[in-house]
Amino acid sequence: MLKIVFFADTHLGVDYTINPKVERRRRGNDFFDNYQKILDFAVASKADLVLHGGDFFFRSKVPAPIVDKAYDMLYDFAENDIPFVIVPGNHERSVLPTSILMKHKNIHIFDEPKTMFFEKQNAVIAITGFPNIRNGIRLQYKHLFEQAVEGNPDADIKLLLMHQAIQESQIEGFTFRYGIDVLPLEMLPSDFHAVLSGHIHRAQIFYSEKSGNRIPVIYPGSTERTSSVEIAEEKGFYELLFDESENDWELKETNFHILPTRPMVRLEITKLTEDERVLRNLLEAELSKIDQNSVVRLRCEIPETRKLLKAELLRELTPDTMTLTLAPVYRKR
Ligand SMILES: [Mn+2]
Repeated sequence: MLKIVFFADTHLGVDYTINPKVERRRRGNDFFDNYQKILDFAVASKADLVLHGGDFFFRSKVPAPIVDKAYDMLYDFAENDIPFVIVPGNHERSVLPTSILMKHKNIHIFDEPKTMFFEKQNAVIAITGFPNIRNGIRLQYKHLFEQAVEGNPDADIKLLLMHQAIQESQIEGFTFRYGIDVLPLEMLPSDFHAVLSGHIHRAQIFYSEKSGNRIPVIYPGSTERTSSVEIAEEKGFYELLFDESENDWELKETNFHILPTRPMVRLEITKLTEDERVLRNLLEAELSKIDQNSVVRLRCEIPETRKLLKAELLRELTPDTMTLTLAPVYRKR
């Protein structure tokens, strides 16, 4: 068995404060913890290869301490002699911050369309990929793919790695189908073992049927919830197992491993009051009813009540184990 660990959308740096002025529970470490858990799993389970589908960081300009922390962890992992391959996503504007740490011989970045080759368990694995295309993937893909596979010899296992929305991919309440920024299924190669992509934060597998072949399109999703759209989704990563039968390598198993995440809770205050004590009691009661480790998104659209929801009051009422943010006013009045 040949094992590939595939994850994406780690968004490192979300809610990570370097010198916090206020002590409160933040989510920054949750993101780093799950990232470390995947790297640890890859080492413990003796993975042959680790692939990252992009959005490694939460945005393109990342504070140096966050870059250093993330790369230090990766460098330590790379010392285990397992290749780590990454395709930059849209949050890093298709380019990862440079660092001497990324020069490690086991860290491989798709800085341009190309194919990388690895030899593991008597199999030659070809990873074809390109950095995220922010505008018009549908028009650019054909050229990019041709460029990426140009002159390449054959391989035992062929994988396409990218960071794009692919036709049929789903998020809560929406399926991507058409549009200039959606890659049509029919454009995907029919002789690859799998198409692996980051970008869509919901974990899912669907298939591209072409020339009698059924190619899985695999999104591992994000490793932590980055928005309340993901509230009901389980977060994790894929372990892909390949096996050889009659000189042909096949993708035999796709195992999704669930990562621990704190519950995300939407709370809305709809009571009109100008009395702080009333609000205080109400909010205290609501917060006591939910999991004490929750990530809470508090909504309040009543102007009179909302005026009382000052940062100080929220800090005072939020248990130390929770992370609470006040949602911006949504409805126009
Ligand atoms: Mn993302």
